[in-house]
Amino acid sequence: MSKFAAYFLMKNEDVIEFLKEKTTLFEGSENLTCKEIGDGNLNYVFHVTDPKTNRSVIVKQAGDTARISDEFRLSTDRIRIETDVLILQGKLAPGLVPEIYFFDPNMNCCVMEDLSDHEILRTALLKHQTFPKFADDITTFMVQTLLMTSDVVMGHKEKKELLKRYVNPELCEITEDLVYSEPYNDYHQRNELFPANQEWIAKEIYQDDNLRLEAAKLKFEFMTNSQALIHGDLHTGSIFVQQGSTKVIDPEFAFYGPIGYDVGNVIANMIFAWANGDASGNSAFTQWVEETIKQIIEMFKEKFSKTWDDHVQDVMAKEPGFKAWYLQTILKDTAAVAGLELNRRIIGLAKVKDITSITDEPKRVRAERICLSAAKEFILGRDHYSSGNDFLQTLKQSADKHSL
Ligand code: SR1
Ligand code: MG
Repeated sequence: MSKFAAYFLMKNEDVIEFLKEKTTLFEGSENLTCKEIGDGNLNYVFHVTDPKTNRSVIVKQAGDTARISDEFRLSTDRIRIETDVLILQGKLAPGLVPEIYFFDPNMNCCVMEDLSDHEILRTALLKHQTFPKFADDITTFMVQTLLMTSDVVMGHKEKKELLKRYVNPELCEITEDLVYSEPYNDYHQRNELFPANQEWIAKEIYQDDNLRLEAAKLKFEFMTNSQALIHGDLHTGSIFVQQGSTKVIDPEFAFYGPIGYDVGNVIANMIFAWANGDASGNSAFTQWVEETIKQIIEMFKEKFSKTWDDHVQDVMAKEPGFKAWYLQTILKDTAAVAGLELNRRIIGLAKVKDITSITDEPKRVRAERICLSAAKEFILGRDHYSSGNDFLQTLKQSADKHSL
């Protein structure tokens, strides 16, 4: 019987053997090399190369606990969801996700295109690199994968079939806890506050009953609004870039949820990049980020509206005024989620390097307070966001409040 008939966590040598036994990707190759390169919170990622031909692939395997902490016991089914969703997204948004070569349900792993010629967007942004095409690419990705899988466009029965296929309770629970609960009620006692901001966060966030109530309302919207097949974790660590090219990876948190969850995550993570650039005094970079934030909102609206006009199917969705109402609800959710993501990455356990790599204490204090003040405004004032400028104004006003 094959060694790979029953699941186990593979080591480098196993991955090489696995590829040779299960795929034809390296037929005739003899001395493959393999290195585990995963640095995410959940999975194991192997880079396999044939040094003779330079052909290379990525093998991604899901473990049954998270890498970040054994506390998170997770169904390995997430890799089936991730693989299926990448294939679907590749059809809806060609060229914007890696190609899938192979999936193995026993070993809970998939083999995909190696994107080593790209770089993780967060890593590039930490070096204050700019990507003029990013706003265009990410808005194409979002409109194509979100609007095109919604009830507005898709046949209702087909949509419900997808909804069933992508029920993702364990990964959703992580989001429900880490994004929607713990920053407001540390009921698992695993939040990590930067000591110099501890008192400020206690007063501004933990003791704000109104903010907690609004987070509670948003949590139940996230859990019940099955609007589109969302990526579910669209931060700058889930995006590869090179000049002129963007590839979205890691949709293991995908499920039918609110469209604004993806858009809000992109905006919040651009704000983290801005806060890092601001702490270094790099105004050319922060100006590019500001422009990009505006463009993301404006291009999303423009493409959404055009795609709607070209593809809307539902008879009632064609009612005059409905498109504008629907889009406005997405912008409201976008603002709220931008706020929730900003809060959870600073207060909760899953941090972002944009903030934690700021070594100067007063600068980190300021960066965190800018993000948290903006977050509060986004959440509490979520009804009032309709343009890219609105989002930017909140960031700028928060920055003005917290001078060094
Ligand atoms: C336990 S996982 C922590 C975070 O990492 C993932 O990328 C998601 O953002 C999740 O919330
Ligand atoms: Mg991920």
